[in-house]
Amino acid sequence: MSVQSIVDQVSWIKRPQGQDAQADKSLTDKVSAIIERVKGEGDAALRDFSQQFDKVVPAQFEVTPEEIETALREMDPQTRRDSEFAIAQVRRFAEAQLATMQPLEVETLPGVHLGHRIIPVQTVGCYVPGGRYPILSAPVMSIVPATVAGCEQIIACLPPAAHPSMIAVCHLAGAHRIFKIGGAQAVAAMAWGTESVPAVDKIVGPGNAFVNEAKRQVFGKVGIDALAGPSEIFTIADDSADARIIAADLLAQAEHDVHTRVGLATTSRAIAEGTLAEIERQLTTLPTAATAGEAWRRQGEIVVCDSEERLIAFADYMATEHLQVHTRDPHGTAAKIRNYGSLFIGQNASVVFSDKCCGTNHTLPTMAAARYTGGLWVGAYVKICTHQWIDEQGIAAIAEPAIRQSRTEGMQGHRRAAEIRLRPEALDAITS
Ligand code: HSO
Ligand code: ZN
Repeated sequence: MSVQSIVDQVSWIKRPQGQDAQADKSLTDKVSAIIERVKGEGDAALRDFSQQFDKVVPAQFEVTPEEIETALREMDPQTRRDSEFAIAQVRRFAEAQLATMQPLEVETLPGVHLGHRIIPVQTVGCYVPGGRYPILSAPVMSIVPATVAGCEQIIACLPPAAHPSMIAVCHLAGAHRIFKIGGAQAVAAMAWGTESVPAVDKIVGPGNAFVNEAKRQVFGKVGIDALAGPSEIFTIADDSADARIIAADLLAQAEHDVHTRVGLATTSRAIAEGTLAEIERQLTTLPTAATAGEAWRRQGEIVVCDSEERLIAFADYMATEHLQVHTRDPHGTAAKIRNYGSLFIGQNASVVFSDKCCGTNHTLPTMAAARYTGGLWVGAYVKICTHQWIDEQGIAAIAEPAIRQSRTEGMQGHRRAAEIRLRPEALDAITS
């Protein structure tokens, strides 16, 4: 089904109010100026930017053992236990996922031995966002899989104004060093290193537009996980669904930010209209309605599709970060869908559980990146690196084609390198 026909074949009950204002074009320049200064001036630039953006310059950027002690001591005990629970669940799932990644040794031709090893990225920098809420599960999602992967050095950066409990969770999750540095300057520091901050091999974790743009610009110098946009949730539903539950889940994510994108696609007009009404009703009692309501008015959408097939085509076209499936046979429906960041099968599987503590990672592809990638996971912290070894028999099988190919391409050095394996006397000819 073509994209146009997918969009044409649904009827809109509520359409998004048009696109967000054009991205700030000067963002690219502002961020590259920050990166250049951090790269050239190190900590001195970090102090300037901290003053400029955070209105505070920490006495030292690295969180001291005493500060960690204090943060742990002052953390509400139940909050700590809940974070430890989330850490344990994320660890458990990451360990199970890592166990599916196996080293490989295979003989593909007689004497041709190929393989791969799974090697942890040595040094990882986890950016922990500040933002509207102190999201305690955020450091869990970027740090715990790094510990499971076996990364040697895991550092975390978070804005100086972050709640001390966020520092405590970075520590509990397994960060080896924690820095009070936020924004694009934190990304620059982790990419290039400063007097205080070690340069890392890969930077992971979501952040605001500055952080995102900085990650984009340092990619290449370091690896990055993905570029994260505002959160998204879509539910697909048939007439067996409950509009009250759909509305509650959409509003839950809508409270993140006015840019959050939330929507419903359904085969039932009654569920569509019910959800529309229910969202207005629930907004009247939701304490975060100012944000959630605005997100809903701006980006909220409800579409009616006349078959399950079209519902699925629409979901694949949206390729949304979170996709909830509220149909009579949710497993059957889920099995047919291709594009999603994470899939929430059946009415019990609310996005909020993944957001907080069920164990799947909540850092997921947005802006339709789910067409080509899944979310953050333990596999993002390891490299699958190949190797080969070739014995006499193997040479007999592969040298001739390699020699011919090299000759055809005019690559005489390559031809020689292959030939001296096949005919050791050729070595004398080229060395005499
Ligand atoms: N939905 C967010 C993650 C989150 N929400 C954490 C609440 N806590 C991005 O997937
Ligand atoms: Zn959320």
